[in-house]
Amino acid sequence: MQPIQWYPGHMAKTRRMLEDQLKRVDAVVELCDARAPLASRNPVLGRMLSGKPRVLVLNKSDLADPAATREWLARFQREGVSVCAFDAMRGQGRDVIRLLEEAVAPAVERMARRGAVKTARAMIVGIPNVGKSSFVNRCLRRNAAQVADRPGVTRAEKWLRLTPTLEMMDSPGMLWPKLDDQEAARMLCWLGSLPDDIQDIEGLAESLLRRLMELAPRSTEERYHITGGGEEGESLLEAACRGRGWLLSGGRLDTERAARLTLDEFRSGKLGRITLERA
Ligand SMILES: Nc1nc2c(ncn2[C@@H]2O[C@H](COP(=O)(O)OP(=O)(O)OP(=O)(O)O)[C@@H](O)[C@H]2O)c(=O)[nH]1
Ligand SMILES: [Mg+2]
Repeated sequence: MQPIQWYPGHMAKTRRMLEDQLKRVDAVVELCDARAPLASRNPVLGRMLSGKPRVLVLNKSDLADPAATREWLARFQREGVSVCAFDAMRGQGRDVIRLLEEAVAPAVERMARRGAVKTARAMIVGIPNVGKSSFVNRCLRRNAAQVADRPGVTRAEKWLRLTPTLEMMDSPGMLWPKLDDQEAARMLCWLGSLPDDIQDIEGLAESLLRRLMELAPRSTEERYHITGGGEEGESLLEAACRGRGWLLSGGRLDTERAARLTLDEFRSGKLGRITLERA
């Protein structure tokens, strides 16, 4: 199988832009996906941002297992990370804004001692499709940043005023040049942080179904009718395809459609709230 890799030119450009903007910001908000809080954090960002006040947001927490999210929050807090869970579809953002205000407080106080009122600046960063633009929109309570359910939507930095003294910068998603941990890379594909068209979509859906059978066997079996009914030697994707009646003319299995729908259903939480990585 081809290794999973995605580092187009615009990502190298994003990295340079972030490095440049970093000098101008007082804090960084890093978004990751609550369903895979390790796999969805960029190790390059970790090194790049060292020394900057930071807040980690486990976004899409509405799609993650709540007990698993509590464990992740406890683990990060033990490690001294300023962290909170968020749902950029419904969340109010008060917790995050409070953490962000704490993060920028030293810079604001430094300016206050000099008699000036500072506009604090925070940069929002993270891998593609974790919900950075949705997060910004939610905090702003208006649709200022473009959002879509595919990776690579935001292409340039964008500064937006959150309060009279706080500005936020939405940024394009960034991965790193070599995805060494291919198991983690596969999770990122399941989550939709890499484009589907750079890989074998049927292989991807098959591996996802296998993992779902371990993590949520009941809902997976029920949704795809794959208990016992499968034919000898059939893959899970073929069994799901037959179970759901995803057929082409002549009764042939439409495994490509099945693959797309299976991935979509997982990504939108149709199988329930499932966390891929445990703390
Ligand atoms: N259920 C759920 N969906 C979310 C959440 N945040 C974002 N989404 C959805 O995830 C998809 C990606 O959201 P974006 O805000 O465009 O993500 P992004 O990180 O800005 O993506 P890029 O700009 O491509 O890097 C969209 O379909 C959003 O509606 C969340 O907290 N919960
Ligand atoms: Mg975006």
